[in-house]
Amino acid sequence: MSSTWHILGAGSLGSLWACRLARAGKAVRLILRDQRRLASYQAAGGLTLVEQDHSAHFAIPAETDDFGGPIHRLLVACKAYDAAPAVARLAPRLAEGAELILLQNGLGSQDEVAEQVPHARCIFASSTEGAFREEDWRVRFAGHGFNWLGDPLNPAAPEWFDDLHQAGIPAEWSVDILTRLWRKLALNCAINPLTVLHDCQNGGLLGHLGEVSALCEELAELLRRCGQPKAAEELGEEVERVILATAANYSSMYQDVRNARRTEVHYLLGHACRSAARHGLHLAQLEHLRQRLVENLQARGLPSD
Ligand code: NAD
Ligand code: KPL
Repeated sequence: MSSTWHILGAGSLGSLWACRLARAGKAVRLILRDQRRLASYQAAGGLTLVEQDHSAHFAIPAETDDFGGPIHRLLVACKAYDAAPAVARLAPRLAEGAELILLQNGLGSQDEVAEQVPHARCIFASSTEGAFREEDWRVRFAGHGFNWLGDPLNPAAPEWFDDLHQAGIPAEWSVDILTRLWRKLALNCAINPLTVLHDCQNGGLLGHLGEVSALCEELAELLRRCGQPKAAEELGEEVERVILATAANYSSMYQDVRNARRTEVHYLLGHACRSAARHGLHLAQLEHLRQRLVENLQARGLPSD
């Protein structure tokens, strides 16, 4: 089985992973959207990773999805709403027993991807690292964090897991990855939409702690109903800690809206509300939050789903 890391989506997180793996001497290939993006990448001659005052260039080979050999290991680094269609286009190239690592925030996109590739192993990731694109093919590593990877269907870590440590990618194999993803989803639901609606940094929510705490109570009820009692423990306290620790930051959803980019709301608050409805749970605050957010996004001409 080939040990090449194919990276689907050379955006912020995909480039961060690709550069670190390439720096450690691992075989890496980027898969770009189309010939136009490939030509642009080739003109740049590679990816640049910026860390504090230091930048390093990596001439990582790249291809489009319709051209190239079989894929054994695929890091899916698209946004949640792009992941399943992007993987579907690559499905004919996936080798028997291929392994996919899904970096998407939120929940729902992982199952959409798995439906496209029923014979592949899908490994879910939850990342607190931060990166953003300064310009095309140039990515800044903005926030040190951690990565948890796990497979809800198979507790055994994959044999390539140590590649991550060798590449300096902080990571741990997690046997309860769904709990981690649900917990992060709940944090994002309690913070991100309110920063858009109140047009503020995370710290601005300190002036709306009543609203935050009412949401946390409903989110905790939802987590318990979804069979995730551990993810519900002391949720309100952690949300307040995160608001304080990231007071000067703008949430990822706020930044998407500010830059007129599509948000991942469908896989965050949307997933929470759909799960509540599936369980016959009426969560008035959460549903009202979703309605206000939908109206806000629509007023800006942005997709609300
Ligand atoms: P991004 O928009 O910077 O990158 C996504 C890339 O995927 C883009 O370059 C896009 O062109 C590419 N893409 C989309 N469809 C494609 C296709 N069919 N073929 C090839 N490429 C395709 O997004 P990001 O910020 O790296 O986020 C990726 C995921 O990681 C999101 O779910 C996000 O929530 C999560 N995440 C990001 C960060 C971060 O700091 N950026 C941190 C934690 C989690
Ligand atoms: O993950 C976040 C985000 O902005 O997406 C934090 C900072 C935790 C706020 O929910």
